Amino acid sequence: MNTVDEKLQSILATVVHRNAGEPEFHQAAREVLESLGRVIARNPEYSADALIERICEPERQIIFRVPWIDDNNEVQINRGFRVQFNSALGPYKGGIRFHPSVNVGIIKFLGFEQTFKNALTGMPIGGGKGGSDFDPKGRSDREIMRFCQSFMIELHRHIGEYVDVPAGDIGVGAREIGYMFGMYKRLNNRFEAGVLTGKGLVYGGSRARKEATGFGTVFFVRSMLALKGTDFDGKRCVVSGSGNVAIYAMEKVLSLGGKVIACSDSGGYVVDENGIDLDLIKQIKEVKRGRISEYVALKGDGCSYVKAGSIWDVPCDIALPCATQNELHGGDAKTLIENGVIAVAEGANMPCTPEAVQMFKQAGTLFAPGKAANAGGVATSALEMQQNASRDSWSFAKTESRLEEIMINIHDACNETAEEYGAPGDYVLGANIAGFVRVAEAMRAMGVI
Ligand code: NDP
Ligand code: 2IT
Repeated sequence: MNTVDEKLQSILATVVHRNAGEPEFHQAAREVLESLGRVIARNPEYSADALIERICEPERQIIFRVPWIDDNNEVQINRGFRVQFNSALGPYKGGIRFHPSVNVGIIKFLGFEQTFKNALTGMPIGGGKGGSDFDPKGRSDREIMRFCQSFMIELHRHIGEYVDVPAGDIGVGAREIGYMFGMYKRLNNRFEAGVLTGKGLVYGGSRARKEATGFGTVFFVRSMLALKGTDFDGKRCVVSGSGNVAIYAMEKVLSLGGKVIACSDSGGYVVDENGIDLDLIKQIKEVKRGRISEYVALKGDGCSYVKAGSIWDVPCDIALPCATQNELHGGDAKTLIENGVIAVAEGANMPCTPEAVQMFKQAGTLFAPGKAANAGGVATSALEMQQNASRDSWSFAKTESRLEEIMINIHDACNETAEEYGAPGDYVLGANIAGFVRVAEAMRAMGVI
């Protein structure tokens, strides 16, 4: 171990100590710090003035009570979070997650990842993340509305178009953003379109934002495949999840000639060798807000639902984990590799465990880390902010073509950075270094703050 790595080890030890009991944040920090040895050896100024220690410490962490009244007139209490991680490149920017697993460590890992992801987009946005341990499953529309309103009654004082701009994530889509925007508008008595992204089209949303994360992930994979002289045509794809990211990843795979064989939700997965019927998935998930298990009864012969087990047992050429963190383990990576997977891209944030990532690397599988592969969502959020600031509304084609261009740029930046630092093909290293350098340059320019 050289001295630079020793220094990073001690920074990591401090992160682990200071954020005890937050394994997801430790995991995300470790992965980035593992990549930084080479960049610090070449540019020692990046480790001066405790720059890396500062990058690992959120600028602000807000935790608050969210009381609300359910349909039975019972008072419920949830916990709300907003971690404002880094504002060197612009206002804090990142989604809000509603899921019972949410805690401060998960929000911190997401905010940390977001900082580098947002830097990779090249847009003027810092990194943040928020959420609540509220479980939207089984809740009525009115309960969702009351929860969102109570959440915003506290959050509103911490956000703003030049301060912090939240968006959606797991459990938060256009419906929830609408309820939160309405309450923000009422509390502040101003129509501040740029305070939230992922809004409905009629009141300042951007075309292609809904599709952006999934489309962007597939654009990234297309660039990786092109470098190897191949494409999506006829490829078998497996996509985990069946939420916002998964649905639009599937849509773009299909439009590029690929075949989607399986998708899932937290209850299990469906396999359809004739190709997943995406209209049916949209009907079940976007309209009915139902379960993936309903697919088989509605579709008929030729498909099956697997309640237990792993979707990664389904043989495929391309695997797109689009559900949640640490959903693809070492054992799954082994199976995928044995089944001949060519490329894996993280539509979700940190869905592959470190062991799985290592195995893909060793096997020579093309591997796209989340902070690069799923950056199309936040990039299009930044395009939404741009449209709001200029009081404009772009066509779908224009917005999608900007997204496409941004994803190609991110791919090329990761690839070229990996080469420059002596690790060709290592998109993890490339993404971490390219994102870090942008944030570090801005922080250096601003002095010790
Ligand atoms: P959605 O809420 O729309 O969908 C989430 C999907 O993942 C659902 O199918 C859900 O199943 C499944 N899922 C969630 N948690 C778990 C769990 N603990 N175990 C198994 N399955 C689970 O969220 P998104 O599609 O927006 O987000 C998916 C991932 O993509 C997340 O990691 C998010 O951070 C990331 N991401 C999202 C972006 C966006 O623009 N929305 C941008 C970049 C990244 P079920 O319904 O059964 O819970
Ligand atoms: O993880 C993510 O990048 C998001 N959930 C989207 C964030 C955003 O601000 O659009």
